[in-house]
Amino acid sequence: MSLGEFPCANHGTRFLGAAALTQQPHTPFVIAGVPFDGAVSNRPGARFGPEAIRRASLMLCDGIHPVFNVSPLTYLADAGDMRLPNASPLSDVRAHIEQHARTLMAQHHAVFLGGDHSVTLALLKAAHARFGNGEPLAVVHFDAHCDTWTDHFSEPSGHGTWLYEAIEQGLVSATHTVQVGIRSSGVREAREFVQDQGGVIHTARALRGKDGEDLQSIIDDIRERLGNRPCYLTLDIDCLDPAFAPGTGTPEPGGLTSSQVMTLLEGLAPLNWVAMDCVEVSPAYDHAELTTHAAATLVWTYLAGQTARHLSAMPQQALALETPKRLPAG
Ligand SMILES: [Mn+2]
Repeated sequence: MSLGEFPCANHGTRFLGAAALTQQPHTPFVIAGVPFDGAVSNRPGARFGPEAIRRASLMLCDGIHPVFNVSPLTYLADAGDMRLPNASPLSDVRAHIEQHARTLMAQHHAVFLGGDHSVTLALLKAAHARFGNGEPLAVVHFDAHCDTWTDHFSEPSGHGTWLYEAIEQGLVSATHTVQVGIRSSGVREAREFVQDQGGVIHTARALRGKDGEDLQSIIDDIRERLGNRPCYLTLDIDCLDPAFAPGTGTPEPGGLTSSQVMTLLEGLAPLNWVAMDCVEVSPAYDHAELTTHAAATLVWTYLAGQTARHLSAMPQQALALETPKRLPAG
């Protein structure tokens, strides 16, 4: 058997029912699954996240987005899940993820479905190499957890250390890092690391009761701070309250609502995004597919915003050639 060819890796579901990348290799956007959950601190299962998010996304197949007025479908292909080792050291797993990501990012704007959050360090390495121009990237990080712990329960690295490592390695600019939804327990040095380094933390506590126009000043501040710097979006589904996303490994009560995260993603669409991941969806703990539908909708929101940005940057002649096909209703 080839590396990573586990039976569960061979499902054929594609995000939004998009074409396989092998069939449409030149689409501007690509989805890829990163089915690895070997670095969690609590409940495992996120290796099954990509398949479940894709299945939930099929409801959006007629998905003209109401804000951006586009469907990402025509501009999107699905590369399937990365074939990864799962009994090797984390550094080896990450090397495989990085190599896959580099290949995809060379030709596409890529969106990755996790997997636990440890995969983000490898994805950031690939994004930094492709889009950084020698400068650290900006990052917007939705999460209940700061992920700036300096170690993983005395192991060097895990799903809660990637941001500390990325800043230390110069992949990410701390002053261009914005965290949203943070609320878990932890030592102050970890919880406030990003702020101590010059970045911004919008805790879930500070966002209580704010939505719609009450979030506009925060959106404006983030856009002003990050400017046109190449920016990576990482969305840990546990940023949402467990009421909206119970299917995750380390749920934290008192979180964001789906509506708050959608408002922020819609308002931040004009940033210079280069890639996104959505991680920590663990379907075994889900109820009524709440978590997978939330994840699919948030990824779709990002893709719709970036598809609109892509189309607005294209010459009118090319646009006529790329007019989306009308999709069947239902
Ligand atoms: Mn988290």
